[in-house]
Amino acid sequence: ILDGAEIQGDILAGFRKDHVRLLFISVTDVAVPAFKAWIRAIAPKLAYLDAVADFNRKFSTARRASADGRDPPMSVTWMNLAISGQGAKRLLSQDQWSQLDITFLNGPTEDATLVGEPDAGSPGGSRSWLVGAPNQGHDALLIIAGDERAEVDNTAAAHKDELLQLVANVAAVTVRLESGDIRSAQKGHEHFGFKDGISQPGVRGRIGTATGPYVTPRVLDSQDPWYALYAAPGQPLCYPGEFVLGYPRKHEGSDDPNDTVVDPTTPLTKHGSYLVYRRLRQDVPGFIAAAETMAAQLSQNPSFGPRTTAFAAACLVGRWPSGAPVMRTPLADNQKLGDDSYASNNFQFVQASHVPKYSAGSEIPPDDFPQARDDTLGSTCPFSAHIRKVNPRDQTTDQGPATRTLEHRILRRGIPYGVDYDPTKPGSDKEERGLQFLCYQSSIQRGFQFLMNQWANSADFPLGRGYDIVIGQRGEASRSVTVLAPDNSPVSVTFPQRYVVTTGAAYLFSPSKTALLSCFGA
Ligand code: N7H
Repeated sequence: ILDGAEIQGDILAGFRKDHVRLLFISVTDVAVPAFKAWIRAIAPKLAYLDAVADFNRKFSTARRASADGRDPPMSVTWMNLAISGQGAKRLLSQDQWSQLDITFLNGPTEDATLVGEPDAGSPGGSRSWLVGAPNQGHDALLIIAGDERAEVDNTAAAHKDELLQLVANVAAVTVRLESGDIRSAQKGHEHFGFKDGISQPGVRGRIGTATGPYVTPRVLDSQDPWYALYAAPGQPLCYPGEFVLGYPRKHEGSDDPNDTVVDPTTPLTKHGSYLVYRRLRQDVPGFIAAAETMAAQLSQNPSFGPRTTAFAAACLVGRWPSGAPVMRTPLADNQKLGDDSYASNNFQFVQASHVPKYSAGSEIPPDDFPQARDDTLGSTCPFSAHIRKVNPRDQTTDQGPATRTLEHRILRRGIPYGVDYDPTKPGSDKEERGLQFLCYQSSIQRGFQFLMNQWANSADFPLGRGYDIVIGQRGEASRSVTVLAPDNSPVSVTFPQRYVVTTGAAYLFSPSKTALLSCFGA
């Protein structure tokens, strides 16, 4: 049972809003008493799991009911608050802050080399970050998310003013605003053009005393062995403790998915979650040019024959722009498959995708799209493809059997920022655009840090097929991938630069309502 009144709403349910404003707050010691009072005042106004899950459930029911499939006119603006390691040390006693994770306390600049960033002083290194550069960290992050742009902007402006007026000393509080908005030209797609936010871990558990299942299991046939293990086709269930402290999680290192452990918590840590923020600048023309070069190189291989830029880009991501997975449509995009939120995530890498039986009243429509085939060798979806690197699904990994991958799932809450790339507009390539990347996990080491360091940045994982070209990084050096042609001959492609560059970072903790009121705000 998940405590819906304590857990902040963005963690498990997700705000799923079109407009997000991030207020990065820094306070000096003189402002601490006023800031604590502000935390006590805002804690009851934040959106907790109960409210957000309830809204999301009503929203999706209304969407299903709407004849034209368009979003129902429901609008709301939510807020959540997270505290950084620097903030925790400022607001809490040492006895208290030492209960928090060491990677979080040290912050992202300490972690930069481990996750593959260039040296602090080199181009793209942490000293050039716009958010969270060394000695310029923030104490807290107020997340404001809503459906109406103007309302979100007004809420952010009002809270910024309020914070700046907390104390008479104007230098005592500073606030940096970062924005994220869905791309108006391509709703739900990130700047490289790919649909995002399709695959999320399913979470076991019910909220409070609610009788209905929370995230799932949906109405799959209860006779089906899948029933107990999957939230939806292709969406295995994870234990809530992978994301929220104080709940069962899979015993680390155990191959048995039913072997669970609950880490000890305190009133400070219970119901809390670690939040990783990355401001990721995307070089869209650079990515397109790289895909063009890759396509030309693949086309020279007789077994491949002529291949398009779109094909090369899909090899790098593992999905086509519509969201359709390469595993289910290897040679061309399939818009209908991309539009089907269940079928587009119903695939594995080793076994053919599983089509569950549907009981009467199931909300999951039949899946008539071509099935994925066994791809143990990585000849359909390259091992280096972004989605295969960060979620190898049913494939055995360096960690062991597929159940071990469930220890490394994250809840992604990112949203694009900046204007669309327009090749016809002079100077468009110089404009700022990218992803405000946010993800929740109960351990940064097992979540974000592991995915970056152990899988995306490891050219060896799996079988030496190279880097995740989307997010992998190796300082300033170039990176390669090896893809297999239809006759399984290897083709190696080298990428001279990065197309996603970190321009800001923060490691945060999203506390429970009680911890905000009686620890951080006390
Ligand atoms: Fe990724 N992209 O456009 O290429 N991502 N990502 N990501 N990502 C995903 O399945 C992208 C980043 C994950 O379960 C999709 O929802 C871009 C970081 C995970 O099958 C696309 C950036 C990390 C998944 C992108 C970026 C991750 C995932 C497919 C940076 C964590 C789910 C849509 C600018 C370390 C995989 C979907 C699964 C999916 C892209 C960042 C992780 C299109 C452009 C930093 C776990």
